[in-house]
Amino acid sequence: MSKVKSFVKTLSDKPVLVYGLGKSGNACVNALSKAGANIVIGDDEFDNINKFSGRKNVSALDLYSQDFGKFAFLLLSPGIPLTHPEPHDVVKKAKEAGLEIICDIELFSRIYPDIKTIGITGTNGKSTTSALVVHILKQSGERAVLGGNIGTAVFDIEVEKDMPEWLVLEISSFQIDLCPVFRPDIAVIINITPDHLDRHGNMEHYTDVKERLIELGSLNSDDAYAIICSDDEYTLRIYERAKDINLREITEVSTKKRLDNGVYVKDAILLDTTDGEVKTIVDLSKFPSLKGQHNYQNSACAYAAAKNAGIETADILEGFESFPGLNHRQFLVRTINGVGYINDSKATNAASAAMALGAQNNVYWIVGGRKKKTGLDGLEGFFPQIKHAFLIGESTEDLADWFDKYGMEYTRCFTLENAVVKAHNMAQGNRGQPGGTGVVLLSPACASFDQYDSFEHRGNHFTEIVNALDE
Ligand code: UMA
Ligand code: ADP
Repeated sequence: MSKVKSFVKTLSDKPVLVYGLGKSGNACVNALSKAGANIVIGDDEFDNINKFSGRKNVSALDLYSQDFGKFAFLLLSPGIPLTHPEPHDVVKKAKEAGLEIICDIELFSRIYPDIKTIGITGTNGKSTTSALVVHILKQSGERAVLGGNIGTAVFDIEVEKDMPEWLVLEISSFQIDLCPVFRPDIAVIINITPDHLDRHGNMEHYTDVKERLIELGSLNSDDAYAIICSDDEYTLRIYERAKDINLREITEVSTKKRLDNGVYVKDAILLDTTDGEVKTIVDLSKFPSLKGQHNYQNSACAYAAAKNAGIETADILEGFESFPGLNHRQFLVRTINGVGYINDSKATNAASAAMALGAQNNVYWIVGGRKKKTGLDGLEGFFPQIKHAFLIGESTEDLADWFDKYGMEYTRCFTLENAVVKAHNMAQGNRGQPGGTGVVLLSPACASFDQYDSFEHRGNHFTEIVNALDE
């Protein structure tokens, strides 16, 4: 019998309430209904509910007239507000009825407790680090799968036929908030900078939620590891607290300071002092898909996670070498007459855009979309590298005001087509200026949802436009 079926039997016919029918909700409904669970679905959009009409074991009810006490638990999508700006009505009703509220990752861990997990969180670098860790594990011959916030809902991963040994989970703060019991065997916190404040209220709450990942949960400390990169004030605070409590075996990571007992990067060299001596591991600058200071942070965290998973250093280094990189993250789409066209659509906040701006010179910067609460503040430090800004999306006027404040040159473009063509003409026309040939960089520092379905949709559109440009 499948593990999901065995789990469904323990529900004794109590219905499960699944609210939110996007990727994660759909995958849960599919897995649970196939295993015979009785499911009640809900979503703020009627169209999403209608997709399930006629599906066996699945019903849509007028939720607000229901007694929530009859449900086994509420499976909530991570995008639905749990606490801020205020709890969704369905959350309020569930709380009043004392109903447990969980996400797909918590449920998955209850159904498959034998799969070891590496949970990776952080404000930026989660996807790169998660993809790198799973790549290293697979290259080393381990049976490993990747899922979570990276875009593959955990119940969409095929595990029943060939049970993996490892699940590498990219995990967001929204998902951690919906995991009351699940804690990964190896927990990684890469960095914390202001983001998602609309959903967490303030930095304190955001940091508290991220910190929960390194709690012990049901594990005993011999099996539980935490990797904390203490480069910013929030992760440093988590590290200091974790060290005092001493629950998990902790590896401190840094790209900013030398560590007597940890993993750190100095001038691109990765060093490991966790075994009582200084071991020089490798020069990180030689790996083609892991260039830049931000990737040194990701690589150092990935090294520590893979080491705790029992992978030999030589295998980790082979993984670094063969890692292909991830599309939409400072991905070089094309070079025309020496000018690079870079897709960094995944940079949806100022901190991640800073990474791309800091890595380039003579930048023709395409920026904008749905503005984040944190705005572009802090990015003014990169103006010496920026030749011109091309503004897109609904944030255009706000961004124009911001650029005016600093006297920086910009053009209102509104659409990506317009911006790419204008940036291309200017970049090609200016070739030969001091400081290098230059790059046309899409690094929007804003969400995509004003004009696109997702950052991938926006990045793919950029790629299409760039590929159609004349030499
Ligand atoms: N919905 C409501 N009411 C609301 C909000 C949403 O009914 O108030 C419904 C929508 O109509 C829709 C569904 O909920 O039908 C969407 O749920 P969702 O937003 O949680 O999205 P999923 O498609 O289930 O995707 C989620 C993650 N999304 C979020 O956390 C917002 C995906 O991360 C993840 O890849 C996927 O599960 C699989 O695990 C995306 C993301 O943007 C990439 N993450 C944020 C980020 O990285 O910054 C945290
Ligand atoms: P996440 O999954 O956390 O959003 P990604 O690995 O997808 O992170 O990278 C998102 C963006 O952040 C990319 O544009 C990349 O240039 C930048 N970035 C990647 N790693 C880091 C890091 N460690 N610190 C800051 N920015 C980073």
